Amino acid sequence: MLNDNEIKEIETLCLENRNNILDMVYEAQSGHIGGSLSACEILTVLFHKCMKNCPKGKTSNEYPKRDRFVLSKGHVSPVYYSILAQLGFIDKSELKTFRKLGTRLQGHPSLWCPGVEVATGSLGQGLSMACGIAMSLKIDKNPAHVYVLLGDGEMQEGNVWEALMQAPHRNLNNLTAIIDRNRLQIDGNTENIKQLDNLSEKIKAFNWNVIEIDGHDIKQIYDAIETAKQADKPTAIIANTIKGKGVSFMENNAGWHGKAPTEEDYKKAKMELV
Ligand SMILES: Cc1ncc(C[n+]2csc(CCOP(=O)(O)OP(=O)(O)O)c2C)c(N)n1
Repeated sequence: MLNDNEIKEIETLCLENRNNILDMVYEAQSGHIGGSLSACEILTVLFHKCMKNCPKGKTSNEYPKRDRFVLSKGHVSPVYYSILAQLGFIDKSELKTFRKLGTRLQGHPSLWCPGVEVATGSLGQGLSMACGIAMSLKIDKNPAHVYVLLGDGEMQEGNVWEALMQAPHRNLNNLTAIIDRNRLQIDGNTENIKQLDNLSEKIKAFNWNVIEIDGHDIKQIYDAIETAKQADKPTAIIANTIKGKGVSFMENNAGWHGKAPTEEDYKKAKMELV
């Protein structure tokens, strides 16, 4: 269980991440703000409190027991890079190079960036990759856990449902999928584009352990991830979130999926992120 100080610490890190997301996308004049902001608490808790990360100074090959993470909704790289900078995988000054020519911080995560396990961005593939990684860890009797973050719009990809069948079939209780259920995709509301509800029942029917939470509640996120570590099945955490969370005029607004802020938008947003 997280104590009050730890919750405060995560809140401070989340505020820094929200500011970094804004700065990066404004500086590059390109990138995905809405889905980065919705996933902010989920990934900050996961990386700072739940995952066994590769220790500083070691390469991933030197630390096979590290937990693995797959950012299946790879377009939200700004929040990922900001956390990798907080953890020391990259220098904070490098965040300024996001989406610039020759950078290691590409619009979608690539293996050039330290800490990134797999290149992602083509939606629908991450859960299958995570299943493959989880299967190979089991074969090696490696106790590491695999985490994957999916978007809810991404759940419309057929490949996701093949992987949903595969994970329980292979008893992958070392796999946790987190679904950022912000209810928006590029073109609007997920329920208007291709209905997903009742998502929890659907995934349960595939024989997963399913936990539904408020994806901005730090305590609930932590408890769900820790519970999943003990499960005898793969776990899906459905995290109900708000796209654009933290910036009032971006919240629940599909228009902020992948748009760069103007100078005026940027200044207004920054005033809220204090
Ligand atoms: C296979 C594929 N098709 C289309 C895209 C373009 N694309 C990027 S983000 C996105 C919408 C994703 O919506 P969702 O999964 O709900 O993400 P979030 O709202 O959390 O940002 C699309 C269609 C892509 N990256 N990959």
